[in-house]
Amino acid sequence: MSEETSRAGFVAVIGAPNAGKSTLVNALVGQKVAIVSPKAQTTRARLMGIAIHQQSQILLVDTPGIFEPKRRLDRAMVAAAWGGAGDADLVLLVIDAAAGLNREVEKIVAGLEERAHPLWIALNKVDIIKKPKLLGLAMQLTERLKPEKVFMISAAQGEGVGDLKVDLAGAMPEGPWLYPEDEVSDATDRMIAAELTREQIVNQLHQELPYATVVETETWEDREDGATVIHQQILVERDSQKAIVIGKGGSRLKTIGALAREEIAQHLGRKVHLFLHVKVNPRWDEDRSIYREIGLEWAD
Ligand SMILES: Nc1nc2c(ncn2[C@@H]2O[C@H](COP(=O)(O)OP(=O)(O)OP(=O)(O)O)[C@@H](O)[C@H]2O)c(=O)[nH]1
Ligand SMILES: [Mg+2]
Repeated sequence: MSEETSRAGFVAVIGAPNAGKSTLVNALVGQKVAIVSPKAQTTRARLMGIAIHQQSQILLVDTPGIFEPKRRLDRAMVAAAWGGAGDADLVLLVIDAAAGLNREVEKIVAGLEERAHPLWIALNKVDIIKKPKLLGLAMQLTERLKPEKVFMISAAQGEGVGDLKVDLAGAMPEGPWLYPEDEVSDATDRMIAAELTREQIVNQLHQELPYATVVETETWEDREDGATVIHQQILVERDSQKAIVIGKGGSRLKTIGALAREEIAQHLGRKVHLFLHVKVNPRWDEDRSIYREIGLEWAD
């Protein structure tokens, strides 16, 4: 890689909850760095995924979905998302094409109109939408937001992702790479492991429970025999939630633990022993140290 032609820059990936931002970041990086679920508000804090194409390093800032904040945690998440957009070389707005230009997206569009950024749009989930609707949406957005480019992609199936990556690579400012070439994320293994457990909680449980949950790392030991021993604590807000997470005779916690352990082992490339403990803390979402741990700024 010669110094003159190398490029590196930041791309803020923003959009409504569930648009497919994290799925797209994983697809562009070429491996899983961000957790994904069919439920809204899965991503809580900014996380950077690093994609490489030829001489370009593309630093993709995955952000929480932007929505109407109600609680303190909501406000911190939405602030993190807009903060990600503020520092970027380029803003990539991901829209669930099947959901279209709904109220949530309208709000983001209004917010973007106030920010002067090079803006690209990715209309996602084209695998589940009919062509005419897609073209109508693309025209409407082009008129409203005057983006530099509009892409039609399926982040889940990979359609259009390669072309988007090539164009992003070309749009990065010239300059030296900002991260080592083998790095795929700015998150530590501990953070990723905690997120992988939370992903299983979100996917295995229903209603408000996933939202009321935080996963903390208690201890982490890389043993000489090649195994890693991890103790994580799952914080919930009420006793009734604790009972749901644990399940009958501990069955649900066992399933969550087994699936998370597999994912964490795959990420680390090591054998993993995972121990999960559930604890009730009615006001964890008012605890500053927990925000710090999950990578969010305290929102007043
Ligand atoms: N059919 C289809 N589903 C997709 C596509 N991309 C993502 N999804 C699904 O959409 C859901 C949400 O995906 P995420 O990547 O978690 O969405 P997100 O925008 O990061 O969501 P938040 O973190 O909650 O803001 C998941 O069930 C994905 O599998 C796609 O191209 N086609
Ligand atoms: Mg996400």
